[in-house]
Amino acid sequence: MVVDNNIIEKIKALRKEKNAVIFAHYYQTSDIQAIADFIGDSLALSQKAAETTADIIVLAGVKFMAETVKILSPEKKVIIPDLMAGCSLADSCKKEDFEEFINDNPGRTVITYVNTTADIKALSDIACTSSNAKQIVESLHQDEKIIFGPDRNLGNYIKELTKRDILVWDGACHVHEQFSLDAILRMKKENPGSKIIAHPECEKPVRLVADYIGSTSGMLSFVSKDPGKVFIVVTEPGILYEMRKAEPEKIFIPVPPKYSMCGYNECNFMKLITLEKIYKSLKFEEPEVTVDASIIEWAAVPIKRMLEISAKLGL
Ligand code: CIZ
Repeated sequence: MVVDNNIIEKIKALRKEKNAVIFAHYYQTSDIQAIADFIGDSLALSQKAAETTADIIVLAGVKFMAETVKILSPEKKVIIPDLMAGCSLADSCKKEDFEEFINDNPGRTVITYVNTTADIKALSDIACTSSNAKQIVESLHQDEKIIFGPDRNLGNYIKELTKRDILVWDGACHVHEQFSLDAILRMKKENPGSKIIAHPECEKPVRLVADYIGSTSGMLSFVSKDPGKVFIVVTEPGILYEMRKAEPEKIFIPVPPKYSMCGYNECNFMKLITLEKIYKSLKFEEPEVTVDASIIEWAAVPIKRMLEISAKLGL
């Protein structure tokens, strides 16, 4: 990737002048991760944002992540460099439909993945991430009936692991459902001794061949602890930047989508964010992410409940 040093210098100067910070998700391009003040998954980004003394947070990621930051830090100015950076998973769960689903299945505790809009969080009892979903479900009484949304693959995986009574919402991430099983099996054959590490948003056949299933942060700690040398990485390839930085001696292979036997399976929404757009958003302090105060009040409840349970369990 050709990096424009001029734009990097301009971003750094503006960031200092405006007491701003740039937080980037693991799925961002490497040039963005390289200049970020903090890199993490969506939950870590919002927790870190709540701690910062900066006046402006530029969120290099997708909109639901910027909203989660705003929910936990309503007094801060949160900017996303491109408002079109949406999320197919969050979009697969619309407020009216999900509300109807809850009303049609009364008496169930509603657990939703953080990858949802603020409206869906406001309808939920507890939030979860892919790192803590199993423990959040198991923290409830054995007989408690659950609704889990919006990801069907993560939901069904957690249902298999916990054997709980879970009704799973039928949503999905268009990137994680696109990984080619054929390519994964071919890569495994070409790299004997390699390990397949997959995100739980992947389809079941991919999960079945994986040596490790976990969230982005789980995958990062797995590749550091595991003695293996070669890893076939089944999640958005932006994560390879952090993996290679942490483990320069190890080899990380991205997996292509089903319609191609080589190349990358990138999230087009994540990749809408560019250094140029970060510069412009810092300069003009827009587009700002806003969430209604009444929604913030309700949407903060499931996130705080998840944080309390996680803290109690030492996660
Ligand atoms: O929640 C996140 O940050 C995403 C999109 C994935 C993960 O596993 O961390």
